[in-house]
Amino acid sequence: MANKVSEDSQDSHRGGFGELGGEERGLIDRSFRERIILIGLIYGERTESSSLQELEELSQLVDTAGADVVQTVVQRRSSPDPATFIGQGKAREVYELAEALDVDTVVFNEELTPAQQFNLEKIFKRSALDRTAVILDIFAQNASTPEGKAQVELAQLQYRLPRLKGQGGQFSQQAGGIGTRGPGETKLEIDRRRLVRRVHKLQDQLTTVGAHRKNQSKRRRHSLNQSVAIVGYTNAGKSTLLNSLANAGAMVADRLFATLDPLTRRLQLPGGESIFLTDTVGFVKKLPHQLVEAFKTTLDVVIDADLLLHIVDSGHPSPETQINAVRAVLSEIGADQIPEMLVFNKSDKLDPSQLLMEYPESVAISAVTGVGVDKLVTEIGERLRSIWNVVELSIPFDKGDILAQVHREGQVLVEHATEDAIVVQARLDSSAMSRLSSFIVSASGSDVI
Ligand SMILES: Nc1nc2c(ncn2[C@@H]2O[C@H](COP(=O)(O)OP(=O)(O)OP(=O)(O)O)[C@@H](O)[C@H]2O)c(=O)[nH]1
Ligand SMILES: [Mg+2]
Repeated sequence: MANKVSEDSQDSHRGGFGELGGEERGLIDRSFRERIILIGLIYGERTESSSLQELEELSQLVDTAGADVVQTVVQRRSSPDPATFIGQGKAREVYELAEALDVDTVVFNEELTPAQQFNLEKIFKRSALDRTAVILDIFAQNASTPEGKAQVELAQLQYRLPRLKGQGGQFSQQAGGIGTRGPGETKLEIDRRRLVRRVHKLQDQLTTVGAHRKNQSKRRRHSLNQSVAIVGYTNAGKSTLLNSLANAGAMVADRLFATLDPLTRRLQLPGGESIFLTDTVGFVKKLPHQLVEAFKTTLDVVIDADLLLHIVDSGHPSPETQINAVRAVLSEIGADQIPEMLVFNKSDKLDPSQLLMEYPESVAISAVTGVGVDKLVTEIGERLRSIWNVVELSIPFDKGDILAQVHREGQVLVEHATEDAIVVQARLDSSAMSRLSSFIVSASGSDVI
């Protein structure tokens, strides 16, 4: 935050944590919270209500980042102004307002181009930030593991690099507030070439972590347990569910992006099978693409899953918007083909029967009270069984390519040689089953391993 230590000087009061001393990142002293004006632009096909909902969410994001929204300005235009986003005249009005309300920073609900940011900061005489900077800032405050920190730093650098051209970001670079914190404490004055080198180094580090994770995931596959990933909008209750199902001790908090690192636990289903259940980072509308890119290693857990448990907060005013936002990110990371089971959580807060009707095959639970959780677990087993069929194949010795295909497309459970063939028990999905049908000798349809 740009902590307020002086009433009269605009630039000199932009102290960072260092200047105030003693504050830990992520623990914002409320008496020094940055004062913010939020700006929302309604243009094109955007409706007023969806724009206002987005602004409400942005205000929550700003609050989570540790700042206070003191005024919200909504502007209507046919399209954003290429130079100043809201137009010169409106920008000057916002400057006057910021002066009158003693505001530190102006936050926009859209990604600003580096040029727009530069021009606006010149008019405002204070930082102009966008939604992406706010989300990156929250991630920066919440990152705790080396991997999480590296991912967030990479995303921040990717975001800041194009903004280093000219003098763009002149205020936010000096401030200690939103948009300036990062696990790497990389000062933006450092020249661009060094930042690019740092980006490459982080990418290398993360590739190594990614390779390690892939190995782990291969080992898990080899262990024959199926993998289920818990995904969903931030604050939907994903970590609470993992805790309630697997006693995981995952951090639960009524704030956005509490979880950044995936956490996997083994869970025994009523049918006897074991699965791996993984809690993952929450998604949000317009999740910055730099974060999606940087969090690839984390999101591999989602891509490799056999089933996605998509957790939805039933108490949210517009669950549908959240569902669509999550599905958009899933499709961005290439996970939209993975079977998804919608789980309406927080049923203790709001009766989800309407949602259950709107979304057939969904289930309702309360991760806190435990209502519906047993049914959910049974349903997970059934869904997994409907995706994967356990079959027995008999493959002649001279059909090595078919054996390789079974290994590639399915999960081999047992393999042994008889006098005239290799007999394999494997899990196959229905399309692999039809491709290999001539070698299948029996199909139980249920997983007994
Ligand atoms: N009333 C109610 N609150 C719940 C329920 N499940 C979770 N919560 C609350 O919702 C808030 C967020 O829960 P988390 O489990 O941290 O949510 P998350 O989806 O892991 O959030 P991120 O990791 O931040 O993306 C916490 O305050 C939980 O106590 C529920 O079934 N009912
Ligand atoms: Mg969580």
